[in-house]
Amino acid sequence: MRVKRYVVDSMPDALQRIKADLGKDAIILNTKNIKTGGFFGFFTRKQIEVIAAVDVNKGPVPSAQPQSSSPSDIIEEKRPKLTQKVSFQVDDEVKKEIPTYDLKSIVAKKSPIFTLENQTVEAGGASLPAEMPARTRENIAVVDSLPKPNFSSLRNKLRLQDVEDQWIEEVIQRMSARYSGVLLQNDQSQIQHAKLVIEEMLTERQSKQSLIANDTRFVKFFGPTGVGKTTTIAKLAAEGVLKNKRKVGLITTDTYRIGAVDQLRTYSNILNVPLEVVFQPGEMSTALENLSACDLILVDTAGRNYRKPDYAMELAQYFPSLSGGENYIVLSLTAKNSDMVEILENFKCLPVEKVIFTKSDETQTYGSILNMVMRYHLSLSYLTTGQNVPDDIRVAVPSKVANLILGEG
Ligand SMILES: Nc1nc2c(ncn2[C@@H]2O[C@H](COP(=O)(O)OP(=O)(O)O)[C@@H](O)[C@H]2O)c(=O)[nH]1
Ligand SMILES: [Mg+2]
Repeated sequence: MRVKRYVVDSMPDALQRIKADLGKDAIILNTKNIKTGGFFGFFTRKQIEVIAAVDVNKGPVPSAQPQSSSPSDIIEEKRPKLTQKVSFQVDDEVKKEIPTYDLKSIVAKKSPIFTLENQTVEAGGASLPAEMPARTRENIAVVDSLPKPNFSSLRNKLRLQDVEDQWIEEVIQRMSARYSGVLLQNDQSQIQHAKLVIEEMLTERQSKQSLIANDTRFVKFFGPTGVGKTTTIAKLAAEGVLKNKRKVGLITTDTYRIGAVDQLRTYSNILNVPLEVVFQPGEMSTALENLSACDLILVDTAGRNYRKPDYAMELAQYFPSLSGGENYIVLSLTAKNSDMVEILENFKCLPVEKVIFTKSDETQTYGSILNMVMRYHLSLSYLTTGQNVPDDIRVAVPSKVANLILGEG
């Protein structure tokens, strides 16, 4: 067995490095929040220490776990068998750092194994091992005798957040494949590790440039009526003008709703940016010519008929080159998960790659973020948090969204 220590800024960084160094079969033995650097207690950096291990005797295993295998199958497969002969190769720096788990006494006392904040062993945890390999071997034997983790409380928590069963099982599969069973023995520790896995899932789907890129000129916003498209565009226009010093122009094709144009015109007047109103698809090129001096053009669209399958095609007529620039779908977190599915099914024919979730302040259920990002391969971009323009908008950071889904929002 080869054991290695990593100090990283985020879990996805760690997973990338572990995969590159130790391969796909590596498992994570311990994670801990630490502070590095600093000068007399100032300027310290929050980082994560990750201890990972791989059984060097084991042959290659396919990277993706088959859908049918249950979490317990995976745990079983990742654990060295008691009868198996294992050789150890522990990096020198890990010998200094790796925690010693007195697992026999933990099991005997049936005491909680990990504390939430620092994830250190509560019982045992004596001094550093004189003979690391022998000790580790003994620990692994005791780990084998621990009960298999029961994920029922985590499942319930995720279900209450409206996370679909498919993604709940994916979270549990990834946790079981990645973390040793000893880390998943109690509910709190499971939640901590589920957060890391959800962060990883959201990050995997995120494009390199999750927000409006500095060199993007043409940005279109789609989504049903009332989700907050126009308000969000106003927030982003303000950010473009005030923070990024860009020459912003606005276009609206939403001429169906009385007051919709006036709403955007009010924001264009406040921000002192030009607004073009496009009544018919053929007028788009003239609007773009009129805004030729602008280096960021934000386009508002009508939200009507979004449930009709041909609605997306109707919208597409306004944009001869839909693939130019960036396309955002705007969804409200107050909508039902099934409604979001219906909208995104109808949008499959358009190249929409990024998603903005609005009205996070009006709900405490956030599972649909994970569902939609995973199911429709969307890159998470912004989260809006209220009606105030321009303040109530945030970058949707995967770790923060994971915290929203599993508490501590
Ligand atoms: N609570 C809350 N309300 C919002 C948010 N974003 C927009 N709204 C409100 O939702 C309503 C509809 O917004 P609007 O931008 O007109 O939606 P559109 O039809 O998609 O363009 C307005 O009353 C907005 O103030 C948000 O993040 N939180
Ligand atoms: Mg609108």
